[in-house]
Amino acid sequence: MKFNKICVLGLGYIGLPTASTFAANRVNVIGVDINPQIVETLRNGGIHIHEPGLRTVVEAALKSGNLSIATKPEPADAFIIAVPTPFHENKFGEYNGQKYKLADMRAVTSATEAIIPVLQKGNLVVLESTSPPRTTIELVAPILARSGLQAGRDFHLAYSPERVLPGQILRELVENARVIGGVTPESAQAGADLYSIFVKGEIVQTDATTAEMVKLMENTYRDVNIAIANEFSRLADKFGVDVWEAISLANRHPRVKILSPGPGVGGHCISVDPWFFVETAPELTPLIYHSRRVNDSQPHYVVELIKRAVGNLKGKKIAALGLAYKPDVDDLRESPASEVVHLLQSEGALVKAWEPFKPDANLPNINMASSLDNALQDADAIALLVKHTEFVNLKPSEIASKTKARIIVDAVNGLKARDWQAAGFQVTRLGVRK
Ligand code: SAJ
Repeated sequence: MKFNKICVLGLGYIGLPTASTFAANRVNVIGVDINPQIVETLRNGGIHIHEPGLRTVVEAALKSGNLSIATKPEPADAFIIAVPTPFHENKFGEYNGQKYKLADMRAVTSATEAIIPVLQKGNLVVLESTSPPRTTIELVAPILARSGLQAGRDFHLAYSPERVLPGQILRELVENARVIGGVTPESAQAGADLYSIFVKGEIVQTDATTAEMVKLMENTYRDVNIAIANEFSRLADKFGVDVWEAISLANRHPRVKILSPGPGVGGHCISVDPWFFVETAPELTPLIYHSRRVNDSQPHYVVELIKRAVGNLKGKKIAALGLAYKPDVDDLRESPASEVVHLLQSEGALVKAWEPFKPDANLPNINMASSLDNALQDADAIALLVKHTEFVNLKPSEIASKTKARIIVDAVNGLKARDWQAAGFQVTRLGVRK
C-alpha cells in the first residue's frame, strides 16, 4: 500500500514524534489534537513536551510543509490514533474485595469517532494507544462500522503498540522492532507498509489482539520483576543482607536477571498497563494485582526507612533530591519520589525538593528548592530519591560543607556509602541493614 497523506490523532509523547518522523520522511502529515492550546503552541513554532531532539525534528517538519497541525482529521490514506488511555479518576472495579483501577477509553472512543466522517474505502486505521485486550476488534471496529464501511473488508484496521523509552523516543521509534497486529493479514500487511517508511527495526505481523497483549505483557513483565526486586530489598533488610550485593551475585547465574529495587514504579506506562489485564480478567491475575500493590506500597516503605534514620519526622527538615519518575528525565508524572515527599509531609516533615531537570515545577503541595544549596540549607537530613547522574557524582565533602545535615538516606543505590561515611554522614540505604 502507498501512503501520500497520513493523519495522526493525538500529538502527545507518541503522536508528535511519530507525526514528525513521518514528515521527515517526506510524507504529507496532518497532526490532529483536540486541545486548542497544543495546536496553538505548535502552530506558533513552540513545543509542549520535553524530549531530547524533538524540538528540532518538529521545527523541521513544520518548516518543510510536510507537517501541518489541525483540530479535526482530514481525508487521508492512513489514520494513526495515539491518544492517552489513563485511568478513571473516581471509578473502580472490585473483585473478591480487592479494588482495581479502570481504563478510561473516552479519548480512544472520540478519536475513532472523529475519523468516521472522513474514512474512505481502502484506508488504513492504526490504533497505537495502549489498550485492554480486544479493544481494536470490540471498540474501534464497531465505531468505525458506523461509517457504513467494514474493517477488514472495506478498509484496513490494525493495532501497533509503541514501545519507545521516554528520553530516547526518536531513536527507538526508528530502531525498535515493531509489532503490527491486523484484523486481517491484509490489514497487518498495510500496517507493515506504513511503518516501513521509517522503521529500521524488524517489523513483525500478527493479529490485533495478540499485538495488544504483547504491549501489556512487556510492561507487566517489567512491573512484576521490579516488584520482586522491591520485595527482595525488604527481605535483605530483615535478614541483615545488602540487597545490591546479593542481586549482583544472583545475576551471575546465567538465567537470572533481577532488576533494581527503588522507591516504587512511576511513569505513565509500567504503573498503568498491568491494570488493563486486571480489569479485563481479575480472576486470572492475582500475581499481576499483587505486584502492582507491592510497587505502589514501596514509597511507604521508603518513608519507614527515612523514619528509621531520622526518628520522629514532625518538624524535621528534609532535603529531597529528585522528583522525576526515573533517572535523567524531566518527567514528574506518577513519580514515586513525589509520593515519598507527600508521605513525609503527611508525617509532619518539612520537605524541600530539588529536581535539577525541572527546578521550576509547580506541583501541588510540594515546596520546590531553587537550587541544590537551597535544598540543603538548614536540612536535618537528605533523602536521595532519584538516581540522576549528577546526584551520583556529588562530592560528599562538598555537600558536608553546605549543610548541617549528617543523615543521608539512599533509596536508589546512588551513593558510595563508604565515601559519605568518611565525610561524616550516617548513611541509610534501601535494602541494606548490616
Ligand atoms: N524501575 C525500577 N527498577 C528497575 C527499572 C525501573 O524501580 O530496575 C522504575 C523506574 O525508576 C521508573 C519505572 O520503574 O519509576 C519505569 O521505568 P522504566 O525505565 O522501566 O520504563 P518506562 O515507564 O520509562 O518505559 C516503559 C518501557 N517498557 C519496558 O521497558 C518493557 C518502554 O519500552 C515502553 O515503551 C514504555 O514503558 C511505554 O510507553 O509503555
